[in-house]
Amino acid sequence: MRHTFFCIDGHTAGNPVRLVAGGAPLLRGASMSERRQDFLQRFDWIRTSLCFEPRGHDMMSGGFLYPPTREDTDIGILFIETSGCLPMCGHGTIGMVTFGLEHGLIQPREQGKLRIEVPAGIIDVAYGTEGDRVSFVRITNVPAYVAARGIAIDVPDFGPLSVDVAYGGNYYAIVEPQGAYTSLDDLGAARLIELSASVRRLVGEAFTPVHPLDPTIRGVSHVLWADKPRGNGADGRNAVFYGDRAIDRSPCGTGTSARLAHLADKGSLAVGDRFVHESYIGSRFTGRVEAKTDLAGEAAIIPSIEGSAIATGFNTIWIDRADTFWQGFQVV
Ligand code: PYC
Repeated sequence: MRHTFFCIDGHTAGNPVRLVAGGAPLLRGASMSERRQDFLQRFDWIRTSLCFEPRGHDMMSGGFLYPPTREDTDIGILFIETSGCLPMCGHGTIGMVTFGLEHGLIQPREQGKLRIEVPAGIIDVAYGTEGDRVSFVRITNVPAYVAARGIAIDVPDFGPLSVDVAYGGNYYAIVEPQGAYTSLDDLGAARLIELSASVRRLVGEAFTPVHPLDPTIRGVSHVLWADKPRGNGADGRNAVFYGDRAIDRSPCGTGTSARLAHLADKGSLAVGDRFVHESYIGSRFTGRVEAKTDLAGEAAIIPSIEGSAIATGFNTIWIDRADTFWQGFQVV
């Protein structure tokens, strides 16, 4: 039996985005959060087949577009990635909105604006066009907040670290330069991957954040290593670890949102401040603290992130059950 998926592949600031434009399964659920649970229970093989090797790779990320469940939204997005179905993905949204608009899959009710349902909640999107192309996408994200401060961990073969946990659509362990962590360049990508797995495990043993409004969103899934900027006009740089072996090639939309909440919590950013965030490879998103808000009693902010994406081609992928590796595999 062969399943066919029509995809538009591309990248946002260097990180892959696979928009599955044809072949999405019908999902049950009254919200994208419920549809996410349904997908995970009944269709997770589609995610592993499309994201893992041999059809994907450690960084593979993307999603499906669904009809909205509400009258006040334009479309729903379900994210797929090597680590699971994320509640929210910033680089993925920028890519899927760009490819969806450029190929007529998304029809906005109002030009230049979209209201989108994601499993983490509702996001507002503004976008610009130049001819047939989408030139930028700006996401006003779900509320972001700091869930824990100063978690002390001792990383084997490295040393002690004090780590904060912040939410920007996923929960991030945020590591600022301290002790043995001097800078991203001193560590390098292979060492960052090795250390991140330990940091995530140790933080997970100490603390399990649970979203105040949606208990299906829980646990630290990503590690954000913060650093000084490299290029002119940037305010910070980071490397975000996700899945089992991935460093985000983009500055990470939900990571940037979490970092904005983190810096606002420290008093380093105020409402209206911009924060140009560089990725490990030097690509950029512009973040902004849009407003202060309250998330079920937690002091929070509304972050926005802006970036752009580019499609690299159409990709018709078969998942053939006669293939030993039809569900994909990882080499970890
Ligand atoms: O951009 O939010 C993001 C993201 C999450 C994981 C990789 N990228």
